[in-house]
Amino acid sequence: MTEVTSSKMAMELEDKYGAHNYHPLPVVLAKGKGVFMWDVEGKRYYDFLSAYSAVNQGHCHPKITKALIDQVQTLELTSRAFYNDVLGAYEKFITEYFGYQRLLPMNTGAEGDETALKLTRKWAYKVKGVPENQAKIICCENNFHGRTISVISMSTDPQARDDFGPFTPGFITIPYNDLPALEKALQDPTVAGFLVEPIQGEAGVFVPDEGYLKKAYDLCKSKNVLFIADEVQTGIARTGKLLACDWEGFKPDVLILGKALSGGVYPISAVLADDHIMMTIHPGEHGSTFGGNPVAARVAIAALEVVRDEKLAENAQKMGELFRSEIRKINSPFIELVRGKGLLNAVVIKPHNGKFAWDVCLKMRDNGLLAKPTHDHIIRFAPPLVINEAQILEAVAIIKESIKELE
Ligand code: IF1
Repeated sequence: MTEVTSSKMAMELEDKYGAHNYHPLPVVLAKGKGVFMWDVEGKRYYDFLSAYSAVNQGHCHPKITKALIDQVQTLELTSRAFYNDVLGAYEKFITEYFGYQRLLPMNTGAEGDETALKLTRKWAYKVKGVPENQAKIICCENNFHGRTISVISMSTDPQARDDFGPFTPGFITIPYNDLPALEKALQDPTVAGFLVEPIQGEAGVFVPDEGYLKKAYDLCKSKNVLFIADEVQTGIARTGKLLACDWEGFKPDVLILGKALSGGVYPISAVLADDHIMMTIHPGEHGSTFGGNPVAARVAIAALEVVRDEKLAENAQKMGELFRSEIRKINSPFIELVRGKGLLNAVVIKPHNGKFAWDVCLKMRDNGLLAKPTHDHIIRFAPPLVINEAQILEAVAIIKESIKELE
């Protein structure tokens, strides 16, 4: 293997041999621990992206990495052609943890969403009685659910969609945070489900009005339509509750989890539902080579135990309040507003002096904090949930100093 001896060299290799489907911030990371990452040259950074909320438990959490290593040295993969001795215990653990009857294990978030769509369609035909091939699923403008063809068929973002058609039919798109639009769309008797992010992540951490989700859920119930929550990004303590839907005290019919379900060490996603939905899928109708493998099962149990044992939801709530109140104290022409819930936050940047969110991120990098802009004018701030008060204050000082240097 080519030995990478500098950040410059690593970037050149990616540039020369990799597909150009990303435009990363120029920093090459070589090590992570807790809320920190280090680059090839040994410079330390606060991680304020957490791999898009996958690393909620902090980098290289000893309990999670131990689970991975122990299991991978014992039994790595059997496929679902046979039983393995960890999956059942994992299914029991996760269903009790989130309060559902059954788990369907997958790998990536997009696969979780695809699985939820298939499950919802199956339920529509087998239980609700929608005529063959007519089931519809309502989705929201500016959604992000992943990159597969069916998932981008729901997208309204030209970057995600353009030149990737033809698209999968059967979706109805309505504005987010708009109950009258949902009520209207629900009048179609072929509607099977409503798929929604409790907070829209990619859209720029767009938090809906208080009560929107619960009222949307009630509307769905009144029309015998499944409420499908994509909590791939908002789930697992990120917003200050175990699930973002917990803020409004209801349980989605179908719950999709990913990212932090492994604490970032392994791609693990999950679809959870009760019997009357999940049991519409029979052997041979859906699956995955890797889904539910022993390593994933062991890792997910450890990752969820860490969230519970270290009270990460409570910490996310407290640290999120602190972060937003400290950011609001910064008086700068760059800062338009800060919004978010728990430790899923965004600062809306007003361009100033010809400098944009990207320039702010570069400056923060120079000063030892990593975050990523979305849509030119928004920066997401989402550190691992293990962050403490002193670290939040130091991070805010870095953010403030970076902005002041650009003013
Ligand atoms: C990328 C954003 C975050 C997600 C929700 C499903 C998935 C995602 C709510 C798919 C994935 C990612 C993927 C990542 C960027 C990222 C992202 F900026 F695009 F919006 F997190 F904020 N549902 N989100 O947010 O999960 O298949 O990737 O495991 O580079 O595409 P996946």
